[in-house]
Amino acid sequence: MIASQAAVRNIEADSIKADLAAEFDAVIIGAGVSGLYQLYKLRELGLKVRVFETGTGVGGTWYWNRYPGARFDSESYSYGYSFSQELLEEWNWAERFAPQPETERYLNYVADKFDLRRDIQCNSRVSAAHYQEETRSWDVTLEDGRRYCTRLLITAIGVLSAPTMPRIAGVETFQGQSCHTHYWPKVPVDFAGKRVAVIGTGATAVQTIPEVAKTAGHLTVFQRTPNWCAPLHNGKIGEEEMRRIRANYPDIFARCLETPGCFIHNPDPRATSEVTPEEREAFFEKLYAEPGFGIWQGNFRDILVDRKANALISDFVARKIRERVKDQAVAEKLIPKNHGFGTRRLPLETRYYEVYNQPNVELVDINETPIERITPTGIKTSDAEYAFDIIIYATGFDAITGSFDRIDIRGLDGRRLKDKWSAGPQTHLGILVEGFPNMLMVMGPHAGLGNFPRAAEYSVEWVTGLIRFARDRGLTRIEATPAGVAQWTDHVMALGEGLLANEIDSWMTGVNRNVEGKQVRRIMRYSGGHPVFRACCDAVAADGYRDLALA
Ligand code: NA7
Repeated sequence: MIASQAAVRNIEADSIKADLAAEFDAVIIGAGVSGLYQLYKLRELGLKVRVFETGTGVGGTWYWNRYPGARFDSESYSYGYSFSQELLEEWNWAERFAPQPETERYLNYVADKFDLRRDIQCNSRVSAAHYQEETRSWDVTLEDGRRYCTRLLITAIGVLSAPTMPRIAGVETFQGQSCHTHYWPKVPVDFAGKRVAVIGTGATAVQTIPEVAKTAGHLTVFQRTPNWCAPLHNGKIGEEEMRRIRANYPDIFARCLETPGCFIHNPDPRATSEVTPEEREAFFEKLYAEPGFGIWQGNFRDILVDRKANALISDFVARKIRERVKDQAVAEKLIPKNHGFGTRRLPLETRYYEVYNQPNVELVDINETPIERITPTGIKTSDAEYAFDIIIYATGFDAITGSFDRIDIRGLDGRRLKDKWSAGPQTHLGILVEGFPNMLMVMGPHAGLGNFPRAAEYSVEWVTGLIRFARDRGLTRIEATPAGVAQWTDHVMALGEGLLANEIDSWMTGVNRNVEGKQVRRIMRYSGGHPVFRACCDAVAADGYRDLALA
């Protein structure tokens, strides 16, 4: 009896092994901006690749975040892929800052144009990935139990893709419609005449609030921390302008590669103290009147590192808020007091401040009157009970490492990535992790961030270069070394010193009060600027991938 049971188990084990035998050269998790391009590049190498995507379609961030008002804060023409001249010739951007439907269309167009879909498996959430040293491969499990085996595991899971609901009692008891902005339904939500609540005032809320306020019967915004915002100044792109953009693509992309954040905006070489107060004011006015992130990324070089300089731009924007909001008590609530301008990710807005002049919009400062609970009919604060038809949770993400934490990733000896990173991420170049051989992260923690596709294209190309190098030499095991990780982590930590943004709670410093263990600020991002990041990665590659353990 015992013997036959053992035999059955062996047969099962053998058949699992057979199923798992080197099914794929590479599994890519995520069919967003970086996953799509990674698939394209690995196909060029002739690899057998499978992309697993949770959504029913491609696009990642631009598939999920379909809330009203969702759009780029990067100039559209700086956001598209640069790798295909044909694609650049064919695609016309309709708006300076494309709305979500346009971007989702674009990414679907890319998937079709390059015939990517045949290797993309949608409706497939990866729940676990375990490294097997005997076969130098990864055993990947989907939420529905299906399992696959792959030599390489490539994470293309984004930076802001693990949404978080607020930890407020009674969320599940609400009887009306409610939704986190990330999981917005595909069918339009009708706000006409409805009583709507928005919780949160980050970049997402700042985009959605003016849209919802257009038709809502009454909109109540629950604000915990106001953010400094600046005007987006969106506009249509006509045929003539698109022709000019197309002719300028080489310059546009070259410029993006020169700037720290891969945006078209470069910091002004002057310090605030090097100009007269009149010149400074005129420069701030000019930036405030211009589209996009110029006021954040193209401002005087010291505003994000020098307290006095930062106070000057903060005062300027505070004055703008006071001018734009009629009720000065409301204006004061909207002006951040605990952090300076640009030290959190800058939300760009379209008539955000004017919304608070509308009779159907109300701002509730939940520091004064905390939310006690969500009730079946609405929201109860310490001061009042509000009735709502719809509650919108614009409460953000477990950023940067959150999407890794949600997959049971285990490396050598079953060690969990989540445990390894419990005190903060440790990587080599933001791409490799010691103890997790053959796992490569596209846009991982401690890698150069910024205008996403610009940074992602580089990451994908570097990862592809490493895979080509290993393949050409018959190497089947790629791992970071302790020395490489220590060196990179020290470098990233040192760069983070002196940056005002690293002294503030935000998703950029890994703080999310809705997630256990994420209350402590950490250096989560590479802040040496993308040109320096690329130089570091290029040097490693040029030196035969020094400091990596290849076998
Ligand atoms: P953010 O910028 O992290 O904003 C989340 C907002 O939700 C922020 O205002 C939070 O207040 C608020 N929040 C979170 N939890 C609560 C609770 N429990 N109660 C009240 N308010 C809460 O996320 P977004 O989605 O807006 O933007 C993320 C990025 O996506 C953005 O930067 C772009 O890069 C695209 P807090 O500030 O924590 O006090």
